[in-house]
Amino acid sequence: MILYSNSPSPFVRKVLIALHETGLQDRVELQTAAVSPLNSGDIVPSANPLGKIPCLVRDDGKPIYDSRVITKYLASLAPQAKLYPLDDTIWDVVTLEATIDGIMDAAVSMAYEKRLRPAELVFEDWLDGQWAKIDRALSHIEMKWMPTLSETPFMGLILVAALEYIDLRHDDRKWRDGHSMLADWHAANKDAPSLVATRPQP
Ligand SMILES: N[C@@H](CCC(=O)N[C@@H](CS)C(=O)NCC(=O)O)C(=O)O
Repeated sequence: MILYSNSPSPFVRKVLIALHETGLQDRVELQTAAVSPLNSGDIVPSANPLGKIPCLVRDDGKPIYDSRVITKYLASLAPQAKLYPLDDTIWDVVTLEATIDGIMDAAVSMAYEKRLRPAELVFEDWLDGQWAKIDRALSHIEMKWMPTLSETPFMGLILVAALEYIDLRHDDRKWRDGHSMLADWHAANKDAPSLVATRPQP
């Protein structure tokens, strides 16, 4: 299988974590693809018309996306890894996953606003609005989802990936202030093997 990827993407890292947790790394060849909302490049759109990564081309040549579809596919190939629960708690877990993905989405779109938009056009109120979503979601996870993070380790790992992407791109927002439970979660879990193996190099 081929995974269109790029190192700093938190969504790609989420899939890489799933590959490590399932032991399927050797089945996948990584192909670096530079994409942005302004330029989808030549390769990715033929597999994902949205021009976004991660996108996984399976052994039969059929592509699948987005990250949460890919991670569920990997979970189906390696059920022993228990990435997702098999009982009714699945609905809570995928809602937590949607919350973590939403944090990544808001953080990525803020990064694009700062990096791609001409400096004189950067819309600060919009950046603040995106940050408010992240801040609320972090508080919500602290209030509601801490037990689920422990019970479903894959969720705990991808949350660390989201937090580290915020560190990488939006350090100035100081997410640890006011989110001490998640700061402790990050400190306690950041050395998990699949996180160490997938951490983007500076
Ligand atoms: N919902 C998608 C989001 C993927 C995404 O936004 N990827 C970014 C890289 S971090 C991308 O490909 N951006 C290119 C674009 O927006 O055109 C997923 O879960 O995979």
